[in-house]
Amino acid sequence: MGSILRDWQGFHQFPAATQSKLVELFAKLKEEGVNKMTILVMGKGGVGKSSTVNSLLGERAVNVSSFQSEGFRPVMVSRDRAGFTLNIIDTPGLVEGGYVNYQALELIKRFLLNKTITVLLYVDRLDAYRVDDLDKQIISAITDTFGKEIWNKSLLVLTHAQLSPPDDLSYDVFCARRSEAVLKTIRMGAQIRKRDFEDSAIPVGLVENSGRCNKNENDEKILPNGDAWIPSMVKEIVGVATNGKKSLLVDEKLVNGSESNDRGKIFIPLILGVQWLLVKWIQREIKKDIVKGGNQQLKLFAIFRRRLRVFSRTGGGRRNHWVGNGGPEQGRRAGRATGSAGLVVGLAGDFYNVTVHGCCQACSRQSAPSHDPYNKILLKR
Ligand SMILES: Nc1nc2c(ncn2[C@@H]2O[C@H](COP(=O)(O)OP(=O)(O)OP(=O)(O)O)[C@@H](O)[C@H]2O)c(=O)[nH]1
Ligand SMILES: [Mg+2]
Repeated sequence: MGSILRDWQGFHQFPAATQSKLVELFAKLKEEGVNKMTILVMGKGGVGKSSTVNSLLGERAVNVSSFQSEGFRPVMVSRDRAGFTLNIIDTPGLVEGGYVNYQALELIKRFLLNKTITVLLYVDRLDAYRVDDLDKQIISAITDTFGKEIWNKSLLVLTHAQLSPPDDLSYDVFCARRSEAVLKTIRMGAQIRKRDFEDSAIPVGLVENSGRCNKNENDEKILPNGDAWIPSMVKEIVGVATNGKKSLLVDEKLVNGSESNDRGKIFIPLILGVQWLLVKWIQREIKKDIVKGGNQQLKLFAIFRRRLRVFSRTGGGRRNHWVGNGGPEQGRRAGRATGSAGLVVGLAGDFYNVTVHGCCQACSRQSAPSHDPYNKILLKR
């Protein structure tokens, strides 16, 4: 699962202007005591994740596929330059057949065990005109897997950035609108409050991986706005790495007991407490009724209490127990209501029809009057 640390050959493939800008940026990182960066690259399938990894390394380190990718596992590429280590983790697309690929996310999470993520590159395309619910679902899935904090260390990367905007929009306006739409989706999918999100704004980096990308006089790849995108992108990455927020350590706890599951657990004592109070209240009400109702109801109460104890012990699951009264008709009504919680005890008709539903399959089919399951009790008044 690990990767071999190699000398960064691709660095020397960059034009001299790009190299000197990168050297400056890495020096800044060293000043801040950062000698190693681990960049995680995630996003939908086919948006240009692997191509971006190769562009940033200046070499063909991972496979790029024009059609459905066959790489289903994350891959880490490690490069060393003058004592600085750069790890980039390329991952499979997070969408499979129009759905979020939770299996891929699980694989990524396990692959990352004991690794510290310095920066997340969340990749999408610039030349897309809509965000939809699936985008939101992907962000939610990433947030559920790694926690909201991952967005503090993230950078939105928009590929296919060499484009002519539609209509009369300028390039900068188009980029701003598309970035805004994706960032809004991230905020909503991650359920981050608007103010918190604005306080720690996610930067945006534009990328053009195509070999047909325009170049400037220094032979650097440039965008339609004239920006040499590789050094700009690395600058944004360095900015996120040194933004003062904690890097994400993917430890055992995160991998085996997801944070989201832990979050729900704190409500268990509260739910048990409310359940206990409810049972106590029901018992008190029944006792009151018995004092009014006399001996027959005492029998009814004794039976109900036995059932109630079973209910309490099982902690009430999806199947709830019902006590219906008032003869066959109301008993049937109670039967139909199986699946909701409730209690009806009282006097009506010739029989007490006490029906504790939901204990067996047959009980949930209470339509036939002839049906008399073991937990339906008829008491002659
Ligand atoms: N024009 C253009 N094409 C790109 C760009 N980035 C990627 N492509 C092309 O898009 C296709 C998919 O690119 P990949 O880098 O394999 O995309 P991916 O996100 O890694 O795909 P999966 O691994 O399948 O999820 C390839 O044909 C790339 O050449 C870009 O910025 N501009
Ligand atoms: Mg890929």
